[in-house]
Amino acid sequence: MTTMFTGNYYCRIGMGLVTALAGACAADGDADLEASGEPTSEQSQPLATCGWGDTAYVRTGFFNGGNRLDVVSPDGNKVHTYLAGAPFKYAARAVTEGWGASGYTWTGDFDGNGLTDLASASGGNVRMKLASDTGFSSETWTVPNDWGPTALTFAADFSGDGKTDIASAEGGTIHHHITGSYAFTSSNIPITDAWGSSALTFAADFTGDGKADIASASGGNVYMKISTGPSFSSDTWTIANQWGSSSYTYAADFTGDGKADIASASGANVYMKVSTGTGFSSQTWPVTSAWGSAGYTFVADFNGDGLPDLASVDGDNIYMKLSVDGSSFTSATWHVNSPWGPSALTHAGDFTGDGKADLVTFSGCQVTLHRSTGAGFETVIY
Ligand SMILES: [Ca+2]
Ligand SMILES: [Ca+2]
Ligand SMILES: [Ca+2]
Ligand SMILES: [Ca+2]
Repeated sequence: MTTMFTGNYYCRIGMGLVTALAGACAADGDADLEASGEPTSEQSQPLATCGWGDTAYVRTGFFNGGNRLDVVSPDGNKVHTYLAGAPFKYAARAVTEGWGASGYTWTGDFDGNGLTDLASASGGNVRMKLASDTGFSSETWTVPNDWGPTALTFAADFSGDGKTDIASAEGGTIHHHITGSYAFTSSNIPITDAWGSSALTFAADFTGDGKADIASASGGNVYMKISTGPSFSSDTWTIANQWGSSSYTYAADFTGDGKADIASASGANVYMKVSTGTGFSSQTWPVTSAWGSAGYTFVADFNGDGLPDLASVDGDNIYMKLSVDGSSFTSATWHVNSPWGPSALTHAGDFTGDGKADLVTFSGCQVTLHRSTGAGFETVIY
């Protein structure tokens, strides 16, 4: 991170802020966020201006580096950018207009510089907005105009080189776009035409080799398309046929061994499909049967132990299922006292950079941050 700024600098020390000399915030990757000519405060400091495009395009990512998750809202020839900090900072970043459908708009690090980019496919053109610390550079990368449905199209690092690729499945073919140097190399990979429901199809690294795979579940079978790097091999992994609703089913590494697992919640049970790398072991992790709606239920590491937890918002109650050693959940209710913006403007992630996932919700220019302490939420309204 560069540190060429004017004005005062503020570094986080615990929950407070202290003034510091330029460069003295090196331990905090987001030192630039505190750079300001005006005093900054942890207390209420509403955004003076803001803007939102179609909420279907709102995404989170590390758009200016650092360790705090940011929020963006693409809108024609600009990207409304909300950089996390105390307070959040708003900027309308200019881009070349050109967006595909929201379902074909992804985040990922396509140029490998560590920052989150935006890619939006429209026919044979993938409109790229490549992030730097100060804005986006707009490019168009071309691919053959062959796409499967949005639910079977994924941006993930399938080749394992650290850059995000795109794979779009259509029957017995994966249209594979591996990211090279500011361009995709496209090929059609033949795979077994065996698919479960699109809502139960996930891209994640289920084998633990650093390359994202595709898993598609149907009853007692999970149809696997396992990345080999340049290609995919097909396999079927069997499981216990126990599922919650697809809208409460998540792929993440719940056990912390580097292999993605599948968790499907139904009332007081979370049905776990725990990856062994070559199959799934079926387990049931009991929880309290307290859930908010699916659109306000999030998977992230809220208690900072490195393992994903579940948080389900129901008004002032947030029903937490917190990881315990990667082998069970403990249930708790964390309380807040604040209204919620729409689910499309409500996100979970580490917006404070302390390793614990927070919740943020926007209502127009008001930002409400529910900051995790690891044992509860503290609310700050900007
Ligand atoms: Ca893999
Ligand atoms: Ca795992
Ligand atoms: Ca956790
Ligand atoms: Ca945090």
